[in-house]
Amino acid sequence: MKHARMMLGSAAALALFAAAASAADSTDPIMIPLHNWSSQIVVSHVVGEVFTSMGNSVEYVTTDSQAVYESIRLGDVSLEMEVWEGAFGASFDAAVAKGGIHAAGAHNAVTREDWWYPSWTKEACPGLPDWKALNDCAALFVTPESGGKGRFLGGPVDWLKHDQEKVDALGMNFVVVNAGSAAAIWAEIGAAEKTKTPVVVFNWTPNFAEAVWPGEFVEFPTWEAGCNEDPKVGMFPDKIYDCGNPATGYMKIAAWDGMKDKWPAAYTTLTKVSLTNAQIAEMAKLVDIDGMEPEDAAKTWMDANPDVWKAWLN
Ligand code: TMO
Repeated sequence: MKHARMMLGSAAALALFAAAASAADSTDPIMIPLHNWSSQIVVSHVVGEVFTSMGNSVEYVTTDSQAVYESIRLGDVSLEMEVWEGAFGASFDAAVAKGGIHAAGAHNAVTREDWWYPSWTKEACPGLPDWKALNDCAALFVTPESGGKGRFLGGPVDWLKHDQEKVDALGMNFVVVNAGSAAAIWAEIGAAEKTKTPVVVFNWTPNFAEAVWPGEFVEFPTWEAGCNEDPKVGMFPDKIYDCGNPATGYMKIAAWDGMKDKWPAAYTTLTKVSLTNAQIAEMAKLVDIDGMEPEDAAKTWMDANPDVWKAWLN
């Protein structure tokens, strides 16, 4: 009897072990979010294609780029391929603190997102990149609608860059206009290029734009953690938002905590993804310069870089 029970015990243990060893990914679709800038959309399709090649099913959902962290935490969305520190660090950290989401990896990239100008702007305002020099040149950026102030073209509102708060905190003679899309920013730079009209717009790196338009970021007071919440941090002791964005930011990859149990193979692959600045800029270029659809850009990139993505397979 005792012997029989032992036999049963080890058989059950063996069965459990076998189940764990061969635990297959769930057939439910892995939910991959898409946002409103090209590299994020292309890298999301690349990873989706890799998961599909492993036998997984994937579904793409277009989501707000801030609210996505709450959706991941709750398991409604499975991952996020581009967590930029400047734009999304605060929302990511808030979701991590509530629980349900973690960093599954990081790209081998250094990021910056801030006010930026093409090189011809500096010819008209030689004190750049200093923000005070920019402010002294505000008249160069006046438009018929800007009420006599300099116009800054910011990104879409969901990137939540707090540009107007920064203008107010630093006492700048600028107004912020938010672009409806990333494409509107590229159109603005392209139009200004023809007449070498000075412009200052939101831009970021890694991006295709750096290969097309030489330019520089405006140097605001150096970013310090807490600048946007604690008046004591930053240039003025009684202001928040009185500093620039991180100049050497991270780009992480986020995952729902449940992903590693529900889709263990896909999760392991996800943890191996780590792209460089050049690779991320190339993905954006395929769409924003070469005019490809993101799905085609992803396939083109994979055809050109098989050694990169095959190294992510288990
Ligand atoms: C959110 N972005 C990377 C476009 O700055």
